[in-house]
Amino acid sequence: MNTTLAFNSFQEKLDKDFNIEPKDVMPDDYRKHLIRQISQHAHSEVIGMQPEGNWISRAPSLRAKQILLAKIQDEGGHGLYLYSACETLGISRDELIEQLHEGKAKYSNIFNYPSLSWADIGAIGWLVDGAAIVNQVSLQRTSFGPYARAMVRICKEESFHQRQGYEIMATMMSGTKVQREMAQDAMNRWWWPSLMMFGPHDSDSPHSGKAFEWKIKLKSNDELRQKFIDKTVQQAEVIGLTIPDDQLKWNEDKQGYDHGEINWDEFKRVINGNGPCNKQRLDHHKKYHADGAWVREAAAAYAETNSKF
Ligand code: FAQ
Repeated sequence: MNTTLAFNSFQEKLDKDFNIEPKDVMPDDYRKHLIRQISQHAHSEVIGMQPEGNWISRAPSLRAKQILLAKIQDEGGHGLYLYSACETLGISRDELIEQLHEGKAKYSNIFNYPSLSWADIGAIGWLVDGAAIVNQVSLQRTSFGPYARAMVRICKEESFHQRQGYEIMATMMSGTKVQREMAQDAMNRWWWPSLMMFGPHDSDSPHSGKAFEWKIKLKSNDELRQKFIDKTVQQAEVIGLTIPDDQLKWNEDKQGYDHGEINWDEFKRVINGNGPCNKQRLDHHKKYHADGAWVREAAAAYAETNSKF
């Protein structure tokens, strides 16, 4: 999208496919919708560091440890761009964190599952980052400028993450029987929650109507999920992994796979705070946020002192 011309209204800018920028006049509900979505996205990136962080000390080689460290750092960086993009809408970082801690803001369902083996690190990179990219490529053209621009860099980094995850899975699948079983077990546990990342079916998605009207969403939850399934099934076949869905079948007419139904009761339980690791993830975030208070205070004092000179 271009950002240089003058417009008479929010609607005119939107209709002509120009980005909405922070200082533009915008409907209050557009602002609220974006704060909700961008903050949930930011929280997901930061909480998403935890399942992988669990394996830094046990990575199987120095190379694997370096790659994992770099990847997790990238995710923290994504959180920072997204919090900054969200702050341009007139909400402070403190308020955003408070909403997370009070359970008023969600984060992605996927990070409420445990990472039990090294193969889970492969599955997270390949499936979770793989699903995130499919969604985020489409968001590169979303209507709010700071969000769209953050997505460009994030997508480049996610694509490295996806490949490192696939490499781990491919390596394990060419290893011993035990390694192949570990990879398949990780696939079995992460496949369905990864499909849930795209959100409820379009017919059950309350925010989609406005999101399309405001060009925040350009592709629907179901369209993106289908795209992810079609590309991932082929990648699984190449390395000999089985997709844990006995109803998965190529549909010649739609040129895509039909798949079994997602367990939406599980999805609702997890996003409403009752998944296997919700409490652990939030407690961890609260503890380290409190432990880091002195850093924020020191940085604020330093900034204030320097602003006087
Ligand atoms: N998890 O009406 P819709 C990553 C909620 S980044 C939890 O369809 P919408 C990188 C939704 O909030 C992953 N809640 O909503 C990484 C709403 O509840 P609310 C994060 C979900 O917004 C990799 C309700 O259900 N990516 O993984 C989920 O139009 C590895 C109704 O849903 C993004 O956030 C869910 N999966 O569409 C990091 C992408 N899905 O708010 C570390 C940006 C839905 O009314 C390691 N977000 N809900 O209480 C989006 O594109 C959209 O927000 C959707 C949902 C598509 C997620």
